[in-house]
Amino acid sequence: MDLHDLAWKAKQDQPEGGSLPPLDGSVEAMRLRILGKLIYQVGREPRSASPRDWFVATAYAVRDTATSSWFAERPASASAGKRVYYLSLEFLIGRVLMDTIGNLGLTGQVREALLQCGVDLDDIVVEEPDAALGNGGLGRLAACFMESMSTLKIPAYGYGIRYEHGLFRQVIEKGLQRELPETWLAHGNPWEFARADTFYPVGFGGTVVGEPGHDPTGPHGWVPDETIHAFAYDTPVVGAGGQHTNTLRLWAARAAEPLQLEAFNRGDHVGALRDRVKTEAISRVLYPGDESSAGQELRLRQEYFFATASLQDLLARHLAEFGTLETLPDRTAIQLNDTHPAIAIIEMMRLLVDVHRIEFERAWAITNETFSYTNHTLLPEALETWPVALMERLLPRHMQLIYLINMRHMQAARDKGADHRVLAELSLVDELHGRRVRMGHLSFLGCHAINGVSALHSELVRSRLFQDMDQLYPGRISNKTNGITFRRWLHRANPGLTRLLVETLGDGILADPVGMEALAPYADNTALQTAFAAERLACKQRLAVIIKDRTGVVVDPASLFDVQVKRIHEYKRQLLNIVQAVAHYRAILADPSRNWVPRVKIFAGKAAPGYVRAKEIIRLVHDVAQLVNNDPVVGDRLKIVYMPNYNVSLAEQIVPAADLSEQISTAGMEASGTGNMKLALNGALTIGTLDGANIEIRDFVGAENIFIFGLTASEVAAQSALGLDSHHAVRANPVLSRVFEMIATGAFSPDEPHRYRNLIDGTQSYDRFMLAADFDSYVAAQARVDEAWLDPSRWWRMAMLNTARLGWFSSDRSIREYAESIWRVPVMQP
Ligand code: 26Q
Repeated sequence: MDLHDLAWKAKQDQPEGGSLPPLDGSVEAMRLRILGKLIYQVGREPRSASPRDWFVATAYAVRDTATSSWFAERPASASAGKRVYYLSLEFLIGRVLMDTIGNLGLTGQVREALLQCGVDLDDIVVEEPDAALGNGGLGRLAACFMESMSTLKIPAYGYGIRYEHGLFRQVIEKGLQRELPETWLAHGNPWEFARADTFYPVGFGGTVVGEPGHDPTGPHGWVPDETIHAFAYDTPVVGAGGQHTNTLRLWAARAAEPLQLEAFNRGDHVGALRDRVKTEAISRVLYPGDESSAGQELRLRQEYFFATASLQDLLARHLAEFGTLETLPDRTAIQLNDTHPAIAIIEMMRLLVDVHRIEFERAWAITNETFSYTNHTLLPEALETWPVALMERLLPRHMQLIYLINMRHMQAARDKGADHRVLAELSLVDELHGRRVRMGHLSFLGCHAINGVSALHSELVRSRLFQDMDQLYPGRISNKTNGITFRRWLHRANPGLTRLLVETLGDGILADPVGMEALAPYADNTALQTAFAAERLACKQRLAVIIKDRTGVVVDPASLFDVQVKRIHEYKRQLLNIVQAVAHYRAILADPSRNWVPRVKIFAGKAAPGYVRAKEIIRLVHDVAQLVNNDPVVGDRLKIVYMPNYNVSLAEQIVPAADLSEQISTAGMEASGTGNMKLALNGALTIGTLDGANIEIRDFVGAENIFIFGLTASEVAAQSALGLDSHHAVRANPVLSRVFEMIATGAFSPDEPHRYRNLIDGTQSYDRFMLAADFDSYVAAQARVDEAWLDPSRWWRMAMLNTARLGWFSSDRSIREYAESIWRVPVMQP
């Protein structure tokens, strides 16, 4: 039996309530099923089938099994308790095959069945395109949460958009990022079910009609001047153990009329099709900007499109089951993944008041008790606001409801003695920046629970972002520190290490990761250290091959692999990392014969297409790499690698091979981070600031097992208040000045000496990200890293203690916390 199938086997042997069909354990049955799919659904003979054909056939065969547990769960959950709806514009899923067969306990069986057909499972896994329906952390969190909700048997739906094109494919040409469209659906999607009979109308624009002499809070009609349809596509999400399967329901836009028949009959083929193309553009492409709000009309259309479809769907389900919407909050919890779906709050009011004729105040109470909101960012440029004029044009009834809700809210504030300044802070409409609706405020007001995603972040959400709102409506804010699914990020991504852990600690750790604490007493055990280091080396050897393939750079797997993989953003400070690399390069040149720790600095990540400085940073990394990697004096002491097109699948290769995890954001700016958890779980040591979940990681692993440096969040705030010009600080720092000067004068871009002038000048005159302030402390922390590496028994002890103490960061734990204190749904204990 395959390792992945082991932990959950015991559970499968005793299905709860006896309601589940037994999983068919026979390899022969699986082999016949795959062959059947290959021949009759893919339409290929085994002898002419390509690896992709085999992948598709296998996916269909596996989906059959997932579907049985899907149906099995329904009657039980239909009556019991509450359903959770997770609304997210992003689900960054990655590949699905190994996750699904792992959770179904079928990995061994599928592998063997394929082997008998002369096919290696590992060869077909890579044929699956990543489902990249997300930008980064927020979207990946949604994917981890979906898996955990299924694992914990919480009846849940994920709602999102079925983007035809997910996050762009990144290619790098001479250091420049170019974006190519991602076509994940080009060969179909074997996991989804198109629900041709499940669709809802979505209106835009038009006019609002009230009854004469009407009460403004009473029901109104809305006559949109444009109506399209949202069609449902369902993907089963199988929980670990295969006993419970939830649904990810993604909406696709289709023109309501098959064609504009009139135009078509007039002979205007092109015009008729043009409108259709415009309509269907809504679900065409994922917006690629993380941590920035472009405020474009198409984005607002996407947000409303998926919000109304999801609400119409869940209200219909509730009505069918319970006959009244009065009980909605007892049976339904709706979680908003950031403010992106926040228009759903207003849409719920419209549906309750205008369509279902529920009295305004009662509708507001139902809405508030049903909704909750997770904040993922404090950065001002990422906070969503929409121009009032745009809202009025696109969603006229919603804008009216926002005014009504705001009036009520302003009155409550005045009753509590709020003055003009506070009223302006509290208002749903920002009057200072050209009249815009603040979606964060709307979310706060419309939700009974608001949470941040790490202890520090939640505290800052309370004290900085929503200070006045918190005083007016106290007790709503809580913390739910993020987590990651260990099934994907340890068991599947690092089977070698997992096997070692299971051999040492027993298979109980697969279902109960806190049990990995039992590894701590072994941290000094030489044999285990050696085995742990050997697993790491094997992963590094595999990664070295990938690096060679994709970048041409040859790296020595015995070097320290120093990894910074995440979206490229100034606050994440890839610039600090490369600037330190240049300082390090200079130090090597100055004293080549010293006992330098050989390092490979690995970068990966995408820049938002319009983010000029992020793209300059990517180019700088390439330019520095070009010089350093070809400097014969340096040799293997320092190599710099930029891996193109970072995605979930590449992360699964890099994470287990990392020795050092760079988590170096300016304190107070990274809400949580989840890559930090993935890397530390796999035994990488963290070099990081006291930001986001790094703080909690330090608390768990112990301050002696992590390299912390830099200003704290409150020091950053204090320093920012004094001014952001760092010319003086740079001048006072000979190492940093020299590095800046080299970069700014073309040492790494001799063909274009001023290429980085702006980047470097800008950083000094407006050092919002505290690069100069944190530089020395970062360099010193890197020296402590080298020192630890030179003492292998110390290094591997630290690494093992990281793995041992990371169990709390499981997304199962996060989801249990949401379930208990926000959603109030029962969770079965593992
Ligand atoms: C908003 C408006 C218009 C277009 C795009 C956007 C947009 C899209 C994505 C804004 C923000 C995002 C993504 C944010 C994000 O990924 N935040 C990260 O969330 C993680 C999960 O909580 C945290 O761990 C990270 O710290 C946080 O940066």
